[in-house]
Amino acid sequence: MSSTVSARAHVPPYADLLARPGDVQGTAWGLWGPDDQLGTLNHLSPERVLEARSSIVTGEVVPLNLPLTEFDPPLIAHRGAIEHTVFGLNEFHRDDRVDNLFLQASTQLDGLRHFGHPDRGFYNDVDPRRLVAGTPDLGIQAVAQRGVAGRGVLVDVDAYRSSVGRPIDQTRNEQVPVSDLDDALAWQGTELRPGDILLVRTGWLQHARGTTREPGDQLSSPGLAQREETAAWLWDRQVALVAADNIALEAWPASGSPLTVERETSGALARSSHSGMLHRILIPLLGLAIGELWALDDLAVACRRRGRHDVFVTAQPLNLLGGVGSPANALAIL
Ligand code: UVW
Repeated sequence: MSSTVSARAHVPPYADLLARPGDVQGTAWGLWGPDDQLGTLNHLSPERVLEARSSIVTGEVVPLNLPLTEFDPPLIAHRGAIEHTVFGLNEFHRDDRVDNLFLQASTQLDGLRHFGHPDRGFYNDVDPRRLVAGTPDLGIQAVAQRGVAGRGVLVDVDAYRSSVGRPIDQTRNEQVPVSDLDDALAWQGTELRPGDILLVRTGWLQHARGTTREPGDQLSSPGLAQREETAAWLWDRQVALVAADNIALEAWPASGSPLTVERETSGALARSSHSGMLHRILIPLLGLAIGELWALDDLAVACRRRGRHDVFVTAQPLNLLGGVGSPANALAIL
């Protein structure tokens, strides 16, 4: 299905998703066709990309990517540091190679392979046995081959919360409710439109970059609240892609989340650090790809200076067949 046709298709409200029958209850499965690989990126129609031109005012370009080597020790223990080798075939030549590249170790896009739901499975009911290297199903190559471009909206929750004397606690997994997103958008004077790329600035990255960490330190970060209303808010506003400047978009760790399903607590599935994550609704049920560790601090400064928080955003993940995630390669044009 072409993106133009998809964007014109009726998008039911979240409440209607909950009323869908049987296996598709609470999901967006099939809305963009049974074999859809893109989920909410289908909102990024050519018409909307054209409309997003009006967000370019000064032509200033702000990259949104951290260095691949930003986190040492790595934020997530199993995602080690890259090993970069530069070599030459002769005195007047250089080539290079990267080993141990964890595609989600720095600024990243998480594709629709990244998470399934413990009860429901993966987006569009794709067989998990197909989610291996070298197969296309839900792979990041689908996003790469489409490309991501559109109207971006920075919602600077950190600045808003500080302005009202309720600064976000950057040292724990503070749950940011959707009311904060609404209030921050109103405070900024920014309208969120269907098909927007939402960039949530919590301020955590700025905090983390100024903090020394030791290997094995328990990480915490504020982020979107692990509540079904967060999923409903993003879906009903037809957000095409949501990215944030923190570890997991949502608050991390997800301890105490009400989204934990019974199988995770009753022993059928061991409780893991992923239990209760909002990821398990957004990615597999709604088809919403997410961005994490996006460098939004310079963008926040530029938006404040310009007095507008809508920008033109592009992101170009690696064209890796069957990739789960990828460096985001994102930038904003103001
Ligand atoms: C976590 O699980 C913390 O995030 P990610 O989406 O990078 O795996």
